[in-house]
Amino acid sequence: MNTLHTADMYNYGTLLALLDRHQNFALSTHINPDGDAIGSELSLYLFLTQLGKSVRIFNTDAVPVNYRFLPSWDSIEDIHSVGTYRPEVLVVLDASTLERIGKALAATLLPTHTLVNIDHHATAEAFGDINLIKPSASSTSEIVYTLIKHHQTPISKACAICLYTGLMFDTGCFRYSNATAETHRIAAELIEIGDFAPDEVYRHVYEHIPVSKIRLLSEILRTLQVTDDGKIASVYATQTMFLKTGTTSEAVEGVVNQIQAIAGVEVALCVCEQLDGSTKVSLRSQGQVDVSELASEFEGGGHSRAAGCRVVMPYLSAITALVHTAQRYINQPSTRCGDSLKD
Ligand SMILES: [Mn+2]
Repeated sequence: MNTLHTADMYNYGTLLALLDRHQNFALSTHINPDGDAIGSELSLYLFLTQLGKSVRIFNTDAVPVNYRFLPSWDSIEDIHSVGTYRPEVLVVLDASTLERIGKALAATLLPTHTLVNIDHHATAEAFGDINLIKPSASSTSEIVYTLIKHHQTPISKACAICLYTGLMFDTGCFRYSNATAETHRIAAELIEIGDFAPDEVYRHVYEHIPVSKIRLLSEILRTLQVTDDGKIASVYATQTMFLKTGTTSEAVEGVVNQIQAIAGVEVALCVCEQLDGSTKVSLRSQGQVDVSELASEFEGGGHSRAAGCRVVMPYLSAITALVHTAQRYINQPSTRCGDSLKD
């Protein structure tokens, strides 16, 4: 069983009482949804449906093709389906701010009663009426798992595979330091309940790469630069590359993790030119530098080992500015960061 702090128990209890009290729910998650975003909202959807609640999921962006094996993925609707629907309770999952679900959707989905925020980002804002924020959790899916456990409702097969997918994705397939003994125990339990083959889940999520994305990857890897001390590595992706390979900036997702895997690299950067000329930056740290702190200097945020920001400057200037700042962090390391989480 989980060891829970009193504050956690209070929050789980408060949230469960609220879920019991209401009938109509809407769920949502961040733009460009990933495995934890989709996994956590589908598992909560399945749990609430099991309780006889009326639940709808609205996302700004479509479900990525590689998650279209998950049970009930096709029940996820977009902003155009909201119409006059006003949920009593809106539950936002895995989004560190309300705007992360998309500004238009956030404005459209105002709940009539309560806004709930379930998240594990270290930089999460307590924007909900009820906030269940646990930076120590590997993923939002792990928080949903614990919530369901508190309700003492059996986890369904369908729910188990969604929760597992979230856990797997946010721990980088159980490679990152947020994959604790507890995370592994939960994963094992979910595999037993769901009666699925973990290798098949892996293949669905990671081995459906379009050839256009591999072509883009080869373009991006050609831009690799490593500082003289070997500690900072950067790559960039441009709009020209997207045109040439028939991809979009979505295809850049995950590239930064490969750069981080270079021997000796402390900080990895992947910089992506946006259509409006601004630049999106993804940062990874091996542990010496807290990249969420670094990103916050550029009005970004995230976790100590995985963070990001968006800057209003051309991509080459962005690389120069960020590498320069990263160098300063490496030269003056503060306290070594503990957690490491993905989005
Ligand atoms: Mn997450």
